[in-house]
Amino acid sequence: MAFETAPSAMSGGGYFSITNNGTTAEHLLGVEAAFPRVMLHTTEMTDDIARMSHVDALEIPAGETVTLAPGGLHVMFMGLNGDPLEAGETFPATLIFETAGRLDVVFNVEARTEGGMQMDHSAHQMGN
Ligand SMILES: [Cu+2]
Repeated sequence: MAFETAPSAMSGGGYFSITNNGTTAEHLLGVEAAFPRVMLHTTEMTDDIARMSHVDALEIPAGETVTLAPGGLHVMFMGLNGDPLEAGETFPATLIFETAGRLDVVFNVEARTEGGMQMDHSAHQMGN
């Protein structure tokens, strides 16, 4: 799923869980979607400031589940300029795995809830 974004937001976060039922480690190499830029990010807290950094590949150990969630790992959909994600919308994306190949998925855009840990992606700046 992804959270709705404000009309002015330049990017939005996407979250999901991946379970590796295989006997060898799998790697998520990237995500494709109809946005100018899609990246895998992780979030690290340093002195109460959340910093996001790019992740080249996400390892899913054999038999384990990796969860992307607010405040941690996420997919960043960038370049939303003028076309915000609205609650209730869905959009297709493709997860690209090292071994399993391409997996088509659908993200559901959900309303942001009060409370809980939220990350303000609107201030997120990435260089090229
Ligand atoms: Cu991010």
